[in-house]
Amino acid sequence: MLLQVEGFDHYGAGNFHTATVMQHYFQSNGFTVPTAGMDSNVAYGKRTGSLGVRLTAVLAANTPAKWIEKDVRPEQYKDAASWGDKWENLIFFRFAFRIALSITGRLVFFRAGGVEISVGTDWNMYVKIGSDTEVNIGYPLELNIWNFMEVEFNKTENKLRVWMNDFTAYEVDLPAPVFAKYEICAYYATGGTEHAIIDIDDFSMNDGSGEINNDRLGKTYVQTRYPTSDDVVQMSRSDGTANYLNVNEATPNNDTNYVFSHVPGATDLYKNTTPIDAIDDSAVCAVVVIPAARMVEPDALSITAVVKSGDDEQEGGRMKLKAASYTSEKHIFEVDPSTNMRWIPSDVAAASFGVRILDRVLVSPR
Ligand SMILES: [Ca+2]
Ligand SMILES: [Ca+2]
Repeated sequence: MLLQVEGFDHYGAGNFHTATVMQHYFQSNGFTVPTAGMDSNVAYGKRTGSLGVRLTAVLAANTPAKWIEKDVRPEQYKDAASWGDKWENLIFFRFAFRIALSITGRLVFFRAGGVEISVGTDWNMYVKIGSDTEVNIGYPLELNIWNFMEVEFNKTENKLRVWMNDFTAYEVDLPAPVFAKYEICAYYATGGTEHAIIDIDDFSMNDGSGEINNDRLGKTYVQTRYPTSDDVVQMSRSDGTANYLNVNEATPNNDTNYVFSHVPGATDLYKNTTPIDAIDDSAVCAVVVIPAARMVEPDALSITAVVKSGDDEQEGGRMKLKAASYTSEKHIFEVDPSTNMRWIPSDVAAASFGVRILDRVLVSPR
């Protein structure tokens, strides 16, 4: 099951590390952000027009610093005490990255479950597990060229595996990892004296559960789409001539313009019929809908994301809204509700997506 998807596009371009709207949405999606050195821009994205994130290490050697950090759990359960333990058996992390400057020490760029992956001045990748001595895995990275890494934590087979650009670069016995958070980072473990710059794009994470997306996925990317027309309009709008025009900005503009309703069940669905840029018909891993919303006052109604394909709809999870500030959350739809199979690109382009007002939850005292 696909647990997290992050293309960095829907926050817009700018600084995450200052008190901006984008920073708020990044944190609302469960991330911890650094106090400096983290920006998004199309110049840092892997594909044309795609926003990537640039991590700039400005700290001295041997000074650990957390950069992009997030809990290892699906976003809809980020506030729950527990969401199950299936991931403990098999979990994959993957992302595209580019090291944009020649480095002067051992630069760490990924940490999870006691495993630390870094690159040295020889441009080889290194892996360190717990307190073990780090190992040169002999896979050379290239300056200024995008690489794609997948890391597999396989508790059933007791293996840690690292793929670089679809090549099995490393395999080793895995001590039982304890996952709480993962970090995509940019800091020197040893010897760094100058700035290090890493660009990140197209992050995703999945476990071994479910019928699809339960194994290694290989090179994948996140294609971000915004509403370009209305399909179903049951909500009021604050402004303008069409509802979609109020909800189609990259960085959400909060109270500037929006759609709203106080009627349970009221649904707004939007379309974007631009063809999906995919290499084959089974290449879509999931459709992800990312609403941003707030309540008018405490104890008001909630919302969920909705996708509609053909005549069939599917709702995401109930969002836990706040009144004073906006909340954002990703709802992942792995299968097309009209076929109960993988999405195909033409059906993604034909689908509509949006939000629905949910009534209060009835709680029965026992
Ligand atoms: Ca992107
Ligand atoms: Ca808006």
